[in-house]
Amino acid sequence: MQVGIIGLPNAGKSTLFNALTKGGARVANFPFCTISPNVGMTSVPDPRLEKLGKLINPQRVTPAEIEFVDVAGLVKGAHQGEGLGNEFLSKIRGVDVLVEVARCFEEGISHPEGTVNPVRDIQIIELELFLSDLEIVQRRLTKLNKLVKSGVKEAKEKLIIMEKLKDALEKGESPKMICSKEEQKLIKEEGLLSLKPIIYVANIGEEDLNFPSSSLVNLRKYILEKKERMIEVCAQLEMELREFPLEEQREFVESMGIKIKGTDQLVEEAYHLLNLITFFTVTGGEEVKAWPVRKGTSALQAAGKVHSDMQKGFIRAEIITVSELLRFKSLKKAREEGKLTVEGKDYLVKDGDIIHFRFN
Ligand SMILES: Nc1nc2c(ncn2[C@@H]2O[C@H](COP(=O)(O)OP(=O)(O)OP(=O)(O)O)[C@@H](O)[C@H]2O)c(=O)[nH]1
Ligand SMILES: [Mg+2]
Repeated sequence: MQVGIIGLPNAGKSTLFNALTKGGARVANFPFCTISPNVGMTSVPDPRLEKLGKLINPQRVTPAEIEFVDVAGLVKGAHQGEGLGNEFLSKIRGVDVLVEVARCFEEGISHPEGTVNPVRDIQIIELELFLSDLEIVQRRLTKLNKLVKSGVKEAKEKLIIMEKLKDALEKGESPKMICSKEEQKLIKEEGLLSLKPIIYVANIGEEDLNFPSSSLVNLRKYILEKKERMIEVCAQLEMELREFPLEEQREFVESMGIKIKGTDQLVEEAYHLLNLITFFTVTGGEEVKAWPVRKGTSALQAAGKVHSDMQKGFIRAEIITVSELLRFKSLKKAREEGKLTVEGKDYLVKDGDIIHFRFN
């Protein structure tokens, strides 16, 4: 499960990637600094994990992680091969969520379009994504038409969706507005970029924190009208902050008037869009660990995430919620009070479950 970072060259994609991961991607004031994609893991901030860590005081506290991919900048005409062309777009067709960085910071860095104008930049990228998807849709339509003619029934349904999509893309209308969730599911494997959930990141300058620039104000209005999500991040600042311990990072951002770090908000939102929830395991005094799983994961599948032996020899799952454990302050006490529930392999894992798997 991956999140792909896109945007114009020099928007700060690799800077954001570095703020999110320990990736150490190359960052520079020239376009197309990134050529081959950077891939890295990001810890998912979770206050419950911190509380469990404080209560149990294990040797290790291991957070859930999700993967980010940082690709080359996209420019006008990319679908026809401008810039690095859309070849690298194929690298993100498989991601589940897109993060689009729109440059709002003003100072000194060159801009491929000459001026800072995030709304225009978003429209440029959107058009490129549409045109690149349109090519795929057209190719699919040719194949589907053949299949329908030769009597393959299942192809008919897809054909109708693809025709609708072609219409929308040609008119520059968002395919998300045209296709129902069911239809989108049916054609998910096509990897259409314009159908992927997207989070916009306004890469703001520090001065925007107190005095939002007119381009940031315009962007906020535009995203609101578009009914999309946007998070404001000082990517440069957060990248530099990453060197410091969490507590210090928090104190620092608070002193700048930021409630929650932009990257933390971004990871949280991405986690949610990836349809992930978290369960926890507590291994003696050794480790407290958060595990990301898709909503609808069974206890048996969850056991398999922890260890294949646990899945093979699964007997039962003993479960307590984080809040219950924090209330009883000890697993032993909670067990004595009968607060652990016993569940079988079909139990659907809930966000915030602490699970102890019994297996042989
Ligand atoms: N002042 C300021 N500079 C930034 C900020 N974010 C990035 N930069 C600078 O902008 C330049 C480009 O940043 P990158 O992160 O390399 O941009 P990119 O989007 O990955 O660019 P490509 O890989 O070329 O597509 C670098 O010189 C960064 O230091 C920011 O928030 N404020
Ligand atoms: Mg880059």
